[in-house]
Amino acid sequence: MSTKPDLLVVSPWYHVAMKELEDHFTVHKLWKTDDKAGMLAAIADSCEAIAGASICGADIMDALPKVKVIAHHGVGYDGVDVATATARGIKVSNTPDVLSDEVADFALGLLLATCRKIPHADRYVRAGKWESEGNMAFTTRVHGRKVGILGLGRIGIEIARRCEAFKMDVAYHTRSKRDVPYTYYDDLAAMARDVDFLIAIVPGGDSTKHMVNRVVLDALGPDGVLINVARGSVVDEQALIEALRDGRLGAAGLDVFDQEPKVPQALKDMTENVVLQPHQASATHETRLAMGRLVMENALAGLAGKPLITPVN
Ligand code: A2R
Repeated sequence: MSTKPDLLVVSPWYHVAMKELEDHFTVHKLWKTDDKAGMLAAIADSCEAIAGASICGADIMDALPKVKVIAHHGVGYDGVDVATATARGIKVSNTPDVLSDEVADFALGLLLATCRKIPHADRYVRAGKWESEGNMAFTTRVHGRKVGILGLGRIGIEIARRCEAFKMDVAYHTRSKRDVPYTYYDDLAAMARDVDFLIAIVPGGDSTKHMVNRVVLDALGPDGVLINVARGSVVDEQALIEALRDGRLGAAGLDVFDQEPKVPQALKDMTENVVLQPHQASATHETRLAMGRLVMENALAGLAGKPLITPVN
């Protein structure tokens, strides 16, 4: 019989990191079984650690009453019921910092892809249109423009630095002003009115739900570009679809959606002014390995009764 402690993994992540996890734990993969209740019941008396890649609600905590630690995979932990965990004395961790540069790189890539129509241009060449129709229509520039960053935390600041390198004029909106050389707005719509690009990188959850609403999208305007690398819930998706459809918003580059992996058909149909990505901002081999290792270290610390490396509660 294995002497390794049991660990429940809720949903899949990078297989290389998962293999390392299996050196330390007997890993129970919840997403792989059709009999979830059966798997949970079988480890209810022994499992003291959960590692998640997406959701962990009170139902899983109810099923595993011995759990001491939930080591969440990802920096945003809006899928974890932290209030319930805290009330039950369960420690929760996330994976901050190790993905900040990756997500920031991606945000700039998505901005460039959306403004310079890089995916469209790829399709144009492949369809033989360069040969049959000549040069593609012009696009719009990125450097020298004004960008507003919604959320200037660990990732937001890295996005700001990259925007500076692209010679952009950088503004930000958060609840509290930071000591940074960027223009602060205490009102999101006012910032949206003044900038060309709005990049969302705040956490999900109730406090940021639908912050980017019709008013903000209208303020961004017909030449404005929205980039969302935060959470789908931050943007009112219906209002976004209507703004894009009616030409009240110029374009959008989206890596996150309300009902992932489902993406509204209306967005899929907008091939000219929308770039869609499958929530992949942090998804490189290097960063996903670093995230997986941090999950593992947090789970090991939690089981050993030590302070977590990157605690949430
Ligand atoms: O508001 P502040 O001063 O606490 O600044 C935080 C800002 N933020 C908000 N800004 C406006 N209204 C809100 N209701 C609000 N809630 C939070 O978001 C801070 O500047 C930023 C969050 O920064 P960090 O906690 O360092 O998060 P990190 O690592 O940058 O990741 C952000 C999110 C994740 O939660 C995932 O959802 C996504 O990026 O990947």
